[in-house]
This record gives sequence, structure tokens and C-alpha cells, in this order.
Amino acid sequence: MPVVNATVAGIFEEIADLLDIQGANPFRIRAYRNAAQTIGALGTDLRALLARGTELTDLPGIGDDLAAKVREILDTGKCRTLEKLHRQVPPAVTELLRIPGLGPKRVRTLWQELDLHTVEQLLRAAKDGRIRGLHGFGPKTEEKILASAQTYLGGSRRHRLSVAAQYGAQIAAWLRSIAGVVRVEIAGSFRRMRETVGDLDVLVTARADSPVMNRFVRYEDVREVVASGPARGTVILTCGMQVDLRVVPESSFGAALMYFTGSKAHNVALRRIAQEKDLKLNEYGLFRGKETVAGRSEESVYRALGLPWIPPELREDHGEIEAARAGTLPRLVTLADLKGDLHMHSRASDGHASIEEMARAAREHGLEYCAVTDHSRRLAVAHGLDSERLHKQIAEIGRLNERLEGITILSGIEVEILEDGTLDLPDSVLARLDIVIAAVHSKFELSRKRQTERVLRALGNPHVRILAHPTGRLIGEREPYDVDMQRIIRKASAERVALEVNAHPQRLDLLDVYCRMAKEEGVAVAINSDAHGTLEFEGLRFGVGQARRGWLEKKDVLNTRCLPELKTWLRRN
Ligand code: DGT
Ligand code: CA
Ligand code: CA
Repeated sequence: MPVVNATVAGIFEEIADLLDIQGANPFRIRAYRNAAQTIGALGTDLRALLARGTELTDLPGIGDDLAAKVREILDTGKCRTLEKLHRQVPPAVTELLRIPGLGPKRVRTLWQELDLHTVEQLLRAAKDGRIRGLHGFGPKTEEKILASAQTYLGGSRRHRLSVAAQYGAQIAAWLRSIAGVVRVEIAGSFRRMRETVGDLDVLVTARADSPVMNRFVRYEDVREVVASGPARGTVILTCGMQVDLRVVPESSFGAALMYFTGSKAHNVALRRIAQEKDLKLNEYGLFRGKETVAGRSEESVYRALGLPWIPPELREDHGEIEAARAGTLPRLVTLADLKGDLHMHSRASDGHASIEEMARAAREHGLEYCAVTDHSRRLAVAHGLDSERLHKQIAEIGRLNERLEGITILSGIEVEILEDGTLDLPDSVLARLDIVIAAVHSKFELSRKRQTERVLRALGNPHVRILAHPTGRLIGEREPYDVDMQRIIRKASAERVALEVNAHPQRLDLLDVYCRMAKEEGVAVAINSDAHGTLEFEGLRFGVGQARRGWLEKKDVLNTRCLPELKTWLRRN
């Protein structure tokens, strides 16, 4: 049974939602949510971890009971606890929780009083005015629910890149195991490393006698077959993700890969170039009349159009074709260029591992230095550090650095930016650290003006060297807070502060467009994991993807510098 980490996390999340709707013990609910969070953030496949000898109970928040459930899910794809809950609460009801303004209590009322199970039913009830009379609701709430339900149903469901990567890797590996299959490549927005993916577009070349299409629609994780023909098929996986498969001839593979990688805008622009040369470009190849000019590889097609190969992350028709023509394409930063990671947590705040464990894990990922940046005191939920605990931590890091080889630990803090833009710790304390990262974790609802002023003031503090996750968005969960990014980037430039691309799978913040803006203003960008455990450094590759989409080169990324150069930069001017 094809089970990936996101499947397990999704089941635990659903159990927590159902328990929440039932009004179960909050500690029990929290246990499932924490486990879902831990597993969702793991960079390594659970099966691979088990194969390496890691015990599930070594994972933070996973005790014997949850470990047994993880095994059950990995073995069977199912969880009896969830099935039992499904007999008590209709499964679709959890979808109502996705509507802004509906918490578990209200969902319980809607389900029990009006027998609502789906968002469609909710919308109808709101239109009919059946909700306003319920206890705890009113005409205003009903109006809001109506609007939110409409937005929800109108919007297309997109998936986080890291989640799409898990399902994509699984399905690609499985396709490769089918007789006669030669190549498997995932194209589309996934290959362009967009932060969310609508559906997966898989390309395959295979021998004529390969049963690949036949097997594809019978993949165990398929919930529904939408279409299936000899050369193309579309299915929906159990998790709701759509997968398109195309089987293409080897001689067209490059042209097909280009076509299905997109973006549509990039394709349109390329077709225009082809037309200017009296050529015709489509997913089968590049043609002059009936003669094939190119098609086997992407390089051959670009070359015949008079262009160098363009990295997928740039293919948005945002100037890459002009740059390619002029020979000025950027040499994009790669994962291998990263020499360090400047944002991670230890057990001292809300991390799951000791400083030493984090440092060793960073070293295993080929890094030369890492900064431990636990939260500061005001972030009480994360057990933030006050001056005294921070001083002890600095001393501990000093001792570790004497002992550890092959990695240098920098002492740092992820300091809270308070509502007025001052910082949560005195300058005299910040001055003792190697690196200070400033972050907003509260008062997201401030007006644009006040939120911007708040961040600008923090950037003006002489100790601040990096602004963490500059927009605060959580993909699919929380919109960015309202700030004037242009002003923030200008200020960062003036103060020589770096902006972060936070690579945590839920964040990917800065977004690509702001990376590019930062580069244009000469602001350095730091690609950081924000790891809370030793298995979370894998996320860095998605951060690098976002930076590449923002046209960033090695020289634009702060943590590609070797340690002495970084230290010089940290001392500012
Ligand atoms: P997504 O799935 O919404 O995240 O975004 P994409 O870019 O993966 O889009 P998708 O799955 O609809 O189509 C995959 C690629 O196929 C797309 O990037 C470009 C190509 N494509 C699809 N429809 C058209 C079209 O009408 N014209 C052209 N030129 N290309 C298309
Ligand atoms: Ca797609
Ligand atoms: Ca598609």
C-alpha cells in the first residue's frame, strides 16, 4: 500500500478534527495534532527511517500508542481508530472546519441540529436562512458563512509542494517498476517548484508492449479514474490529488517535457518565437512543414529556437526568454551551494532535539556552520528564552564548539518583534550573540501602516541581521500579514539586513517575487530550514526552489558564504 508521511499526518489530523467535533479531551486531541505536525515536517520517509533502525518512539510526541498506529497505517493504509470515529461522526463533516469562522463547536451544532455534512449543504442552509436561528449563530454569522462557503467551493484545492513531492516520488517509483517503462518525469508546476501544486503531470516513455497505462489506473492509492486512454490518463488519489499521466514517444520526449512543464505563458512565448522562424512547436516536437527539427531533448528544442536551455523554475514568462536571448540568464543557486543554516531551534525553546544533536544533523547534511536561534521570552507557548537562559546557552555553545569537529555552531536568537517594533530582549544581551534574527509571531491583524512601521523599526535595531519569514503566511492556513514589502526591502537594503527564505514546508516565505525584488535592491537572502528537529533539514531544497524561482544566484544568498566571510558580513560594514 503506498503510504507516505503526508498520509499518516493527514489521518492523525483527521482524528484530531473528529475528536474536536465530538468535544473530546483536549490533551488527546493535542497529542494527535502534535504527532501530525511532527510527521508532516519530517524530511525523511517514515519507512526509510524504520529501515535505518530509528524507533518511532524516538520521534517527538510519539509514544507507544501512536507508534503502533503509525505502524498500522504504514502496513494497511488504514487506521481503526479513524474508522471507529467515522461510524460516530460522518467523515465529510471535518470539511466544514475548513470554512473560516467555523470551529469544532459550531460544526458540532450544524451537524447535530441541521444534519449538515458537506460544504454544499452548508451553503444551501445559509441561503435558506436556516442557520441564523441556531444557538451561538446569528444573521451576521450566517452571512459570513455564506460568503466563506462560496469562496471555498469556488477556489481550486491546491497542495503544498512538499506534500506533492511525497506523493509524486511514490508514484514515480512505482511507475518505474512497471515492465517496459523507460523514463518517468514529473513536469508541470511541480517541476517549476511552485509553492503549491494543483495537480501532478507525469510523463512516461515506454516500450510499445508496456502495460503502463493499464497499471496506472489500478494504482492502489487511486480513488477515482477520471479518464483513461492509450496515451493519457487522469486519476484522483485518495488524498484528493489529481495525477495526469501521458505516455509519449522517445523522439518527442523533450518537446513533451517542455510543453507539460509550462508554464502556459512560457509555452505561448516560445511558440511565437517558433512562428517567427517559420517553425511549429507543439508537444510532439518542433517542425518545419512535415520535417522534424527537434524534440528528443529539451536542449535540442531550445537550441533550434536560438536559445540556451532555461531552468524550469524560471519558465513563467517573467523575462527569462529575453534574458536567454541576451545570454544573461542567472546561474541559479543550488542546494549544494549552501554552506550553513542560520535558523533552527533546540529543545531549549520548542525544538525536539539538543543543540549537539541539531549540529550533528546539520553536519550530516554537508553544512559547515549552523546558528541555533531559539525563541525569545515573550513567545511563552514556545518556552522562549530570557536573558539568563540565553547566557547559559551561549556558554553551552562555546563548550560544544571546542568539542565538535566539522561544524561550527553560532549562537543566536529568533527574537520577538513586539507590537511597537522594539525587541523582546535588551540590546546589551543581543550584542553578545553571533546572530540575531527578528520575527513577528503576534498581532498579525495590525493595519498595513502600523505593521510596516513595526517591522521597519525592528530592522533599524543595529543587532538585527536577518528578518525571519517576512510575510508570516502559512500555506493554505494563514494569509500573509499586511505589510508594504517594498518599503521593508528598501529598509533592509539601507540597514544591510538579510531577508529569509524560510524553507519550512508550511511557510516558504519569502515568496519568489520578493526574492527577486530583494536581489534588485541588493538585499542578501538567507535560505534557512527553521528546523525544529534533526530530520527537518531536507526542507532546504524547497527553500532553494523558491530562491531559484526568484532568480537568485549563489552570490545573492548569504549562507552560501564560507564561515569567515559570513562572520565579516555579520559584523556589518
Ligand atoms: P497547476 O497544476 O495548477 O499547479 O499548474 P500547471 O502549470 O502544472 O498546469 P496544468 O497541470 O494545468 O498543465 C501542465 C502544463 O501543461 C502547463 O504548465 C502548461 C501545459 N498546458 C496546459 N494547458 C495548456 C494550454 O492550453 N496551452 C499551452 N500552451 N500549454 C498548456
Ligand atoms: Ca499541474
Ligand atoms: Ca494537469
